[in-house]
Amino acid sequence: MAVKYASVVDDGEHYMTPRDFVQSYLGLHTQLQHNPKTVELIAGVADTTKDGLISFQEFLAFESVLCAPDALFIVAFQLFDKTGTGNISFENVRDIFSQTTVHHHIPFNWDSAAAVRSGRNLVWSRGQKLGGPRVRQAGLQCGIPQSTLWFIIRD
Ligand SMILES: [Ca+2]
Repeated sequence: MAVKYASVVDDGEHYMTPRDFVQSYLGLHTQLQHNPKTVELIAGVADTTKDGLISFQEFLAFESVLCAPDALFIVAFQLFDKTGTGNISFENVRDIFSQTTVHHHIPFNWDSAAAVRSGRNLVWSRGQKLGGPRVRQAGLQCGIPQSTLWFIIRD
């Protein structure tokens, strides 16, 4: 039960912090040298209100997402939708990819980029925003590799 992992209680409601959710519940990034930003990034997938805490309702919604046939795309979308607006902006993509180890080894000049290639085929233009259903449709059509998601999560 999620309550077992929830370290915050406010007004009788139990909440999981990013560490509760990612490290205690999922068992990811538990090493001493873990990157706190990565933990927060992953927790943001379940924290749809983006208030830094995962409520029981958000936890249940996350679990039901995992049962959906297109769970991968929903999780990927929620990972990029850092502000919970239901859209992914150029800035969201830049912020996520800028946190990856690969980006630190091979810096990418975002200011000079007219377009950003995400995955193999999805091209993102500055100012363009994609909603959830369109991202899923584009992902299915273009076959965005699962490794793209793992590339981000494992960083
Ligand atoms: Ca929340």
